[in-house]
Amino acid sequence: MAEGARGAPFHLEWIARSATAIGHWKLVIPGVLSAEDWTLMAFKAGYVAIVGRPNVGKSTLLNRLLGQKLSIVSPRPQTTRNRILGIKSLPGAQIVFVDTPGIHRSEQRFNREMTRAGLRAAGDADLVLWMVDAEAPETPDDLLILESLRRVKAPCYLLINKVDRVGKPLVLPIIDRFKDRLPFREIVPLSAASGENVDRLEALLERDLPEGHPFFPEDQVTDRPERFLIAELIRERAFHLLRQELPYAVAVTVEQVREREGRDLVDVGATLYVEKASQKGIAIGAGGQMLKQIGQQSRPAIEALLGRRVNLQLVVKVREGWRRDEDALRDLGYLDHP
Ligand SMILES: Nc1nc2c(ncn2[C@@H]2O[C@H](COP(=O)(O)OP(=O)(O)OP(=O)(O)O)[C@@H](O)[C@H]2O)c(=O)[nH]1
Ligand SMILES: [Mg+2]
Repeated sequence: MAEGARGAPFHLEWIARSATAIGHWKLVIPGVLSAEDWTLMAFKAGYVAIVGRPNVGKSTLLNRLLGQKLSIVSPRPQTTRNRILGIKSLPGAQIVFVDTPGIHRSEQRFNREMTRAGLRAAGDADLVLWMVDAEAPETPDDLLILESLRRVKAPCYLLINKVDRVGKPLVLPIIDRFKDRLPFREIVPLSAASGENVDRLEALLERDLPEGHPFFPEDQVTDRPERFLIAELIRERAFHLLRQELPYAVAVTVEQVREREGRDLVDVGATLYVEKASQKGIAIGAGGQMLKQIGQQSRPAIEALLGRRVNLQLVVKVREGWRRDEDALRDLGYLDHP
């Protein structure tokens, strides 16, 4: 008789590995059970797109679900500019979350590109989470999202975020307002910031995902390379520190990530691009103060990501009108959405 059948604990990883051998069936064990209690369930795997207007809290939710900072967050709208995968591997499922740029109407080429990325992610997903902000009034952008989601075949949940900011009685009228607009599979009020109800959301998703093999190795967390994540951490600080329109004119690329031989130190070289010569001085600041602050504030997060001490070299360059320039958008990684 196998040890497990006598009630001794099985090692969960071992179970998962053995189970992979029988197709996409996996043994799902809530805690440690004896062999008689095993339940054979289908392994679930799928893409879950998080879409919504800018600033509703999509990236905050992605980070909360993953338990780590993958996607940058700021109090300003249009922070996220790329589609970013956050891969969550559970004993019985792999949920591939897709964080997306906020969907909004705009005449600008760059903004339209971001909105397109959000809508495309919804079209490609197995399940769509439409996130709204409990505090924000409706705008015509909600109609744009609604019209697009009506054409999406995948089931859709409505997430009402930031419930920590409004009392429960105020959530009910929001549910009433939205509930008949789409045949929502679920309506989940939650707080991405505090984590309230996020576990419940995850359980519902696991229930509703299709059966299938995992898409990524169990230990992979994102599809984005390390250099992208570093560039984003620098851009996040620039977003927080720069004023007015300047955050939107900034793009960051990382040219160098090199370990110093024999030392616990990594040299990181990055460029902060602005759109006009007049913006360069502001991004550098008097006596280099602004650039220094951006570097100082982003370094701890980069060190946490790399698990090493970091020597960060930042320079500022002008890429004239990059937001309107197809080649520049491609070079800066903004036209790489599959
Ligand atoms: N109080 C509260 N604030 C939240 C919550 N979720 C997000 N926020 C805040 O809302 C702001 C926007 O959050 P993001 O996660 O960047 O929003 P987003 O939807 O990804 O925004 P874009 O990338 O611009 O589309 C930040 O200041 C967050 O701290 C929440 O549940 N409660
Ligand atoms: Mg975001």
